Amino acid sequence: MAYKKRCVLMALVGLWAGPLFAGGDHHHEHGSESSKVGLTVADSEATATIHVNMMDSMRYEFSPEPNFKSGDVVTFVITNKGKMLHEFSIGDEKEQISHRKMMQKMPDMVHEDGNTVSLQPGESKSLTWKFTGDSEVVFACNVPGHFEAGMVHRVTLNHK
Ligand SMILES: [Cu+2]
Repeated sequence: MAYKKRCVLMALVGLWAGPLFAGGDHHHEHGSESSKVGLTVADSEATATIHVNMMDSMRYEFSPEPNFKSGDVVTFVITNKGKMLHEFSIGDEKEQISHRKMMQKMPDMVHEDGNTVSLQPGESKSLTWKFTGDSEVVFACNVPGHFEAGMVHRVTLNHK
């Protein structure tokens, strides 16, 4: 009669490294991919392209000038022509204000989400956006000091 003895070695590793949350300093009001003025969509849905140059004079140069209806899908091809970091963020006035407050709290953070691209000098990126709703569209650079220096462009959506 065979007798098998099993020896089971159980190794319990009691290490648990939980994520550390820094408490009240994190605000996630800007984490969404959509906004009051639209949402990001696939590049293939675009019906128009607008080139945007970011300038150290704290201006965006649009070509052609933006003129949208609610429902339009536009690919923005954005190039940083300057020597400093710039941002291209799409939202309404309120969204840009909360984004800007967050950037002031975390000035070293490079912000990048569905509504926003950050570009180093010489960099080029694209962002395809479907405009919806009837709020005024605000394009803004929220790198601290840039909006205040005039790096903002507002467009009213024309209704169909
Ligand atoms: Cu800027």
